[in-house]
Amino acid sequence: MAVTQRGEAAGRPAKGVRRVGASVGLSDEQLIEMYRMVALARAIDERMWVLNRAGRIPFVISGQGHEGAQVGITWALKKGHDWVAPFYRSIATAMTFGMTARDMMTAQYATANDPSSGGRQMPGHYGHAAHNLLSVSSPVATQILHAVGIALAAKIRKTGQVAMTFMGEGSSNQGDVHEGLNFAAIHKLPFVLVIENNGYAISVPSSKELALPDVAARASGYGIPGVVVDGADVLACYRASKEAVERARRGDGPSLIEAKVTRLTGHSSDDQQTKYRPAEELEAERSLDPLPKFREQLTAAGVLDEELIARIDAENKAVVDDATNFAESEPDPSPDNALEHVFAEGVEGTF
Ligand SMILES: Cc1ncc(C[n+]2csc(CCOP(=O)(O)OP(=O)(O)O)c2C)c(N)n1
Ligand SMILES: [Mg+2]
Repeated sequence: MAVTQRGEAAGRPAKGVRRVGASVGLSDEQLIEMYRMVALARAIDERMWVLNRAGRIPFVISGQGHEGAQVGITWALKKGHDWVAPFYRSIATAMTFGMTARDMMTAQYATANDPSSGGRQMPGHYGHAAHNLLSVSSPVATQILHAVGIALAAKIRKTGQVAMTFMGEGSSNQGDVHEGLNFAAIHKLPFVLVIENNGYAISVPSSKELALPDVAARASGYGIPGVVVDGADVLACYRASKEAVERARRGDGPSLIEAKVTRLTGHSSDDQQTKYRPAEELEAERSLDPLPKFREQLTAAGVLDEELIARIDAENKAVVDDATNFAESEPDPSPDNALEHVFAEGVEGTF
């Protein structure tokens, strides 16, 4: 909420209020870019649903409601230097870490030149080798083992890199998470585990997934810091991530960040959440949407105004239109090389 100061021009933000990002070291320009990214991730996600319902793409698994946490948390990493092992909702994470709208859309269309996998992965399984962004693992939580392995390599090679992985609260109950966190903590690896807690694992509510309210509380069992952040508060997410990344880079070991988020859509385009979530609950969840919250926060601080918001919306729409048209016009993979990168080649013997 903007604080008004006496003597200031009507409608102008007060001095001091303008620098809403000052406490976390972010300039107004950076805040605008963060907002653009939250809004772009939402715009491309919404377009994917339209394309799915129009029969153009087979499957959508959405990040709607998670974007604020993903942008805020990923922003603290060094692009092109650090490593990310994403999960299927990581649209905003992947884009913050370097993937373009065209990259995302070609993955959904499974085109021959899709940088995620050349059309081999399941839709929604984004990745980009040039950006140190691992391909998504379908078996949930396995990505922690890949990320911890990368963190171990970074420590041995003294590269100063940090590895971060993301997953849901349901996935946090997999055995891999215990093994990964325990190993990373013992060896003080440069690693951050991010749990995006949206209260559901498909149709299973968190009360049937966890016997405690916060996954972050488990961090103490590994001797590492665990924090809970409001996933709709982009700057709080950035602050928590910055601390965890700095700690990891200093050699002080891993951290766990739990962002409480909302899942604004069904689990996927093959799910209808009105079948298992009451209407009042779904209505209440809309107030946890990070996009209007960030927009209002930055508007109150004078960083955004109506004109700039409209311009960003129009630019994002053009980016999404371009990505859609591009992906529509790209060739499908050739059936001739369907087995490339699937089975080992040139290996002798019977298995
Ligand atoms: C090992 C494994 N078990 C089950 C599944 C099926 N599955 C896919 S997503 C999902 C729910 C995961 O819930 P959560 O971790 O809370 O993430 P969310 O989808 O809510 O973001 C399940 C059970 C899977 N992909 N892998
Ligand atoms: Mg969940």
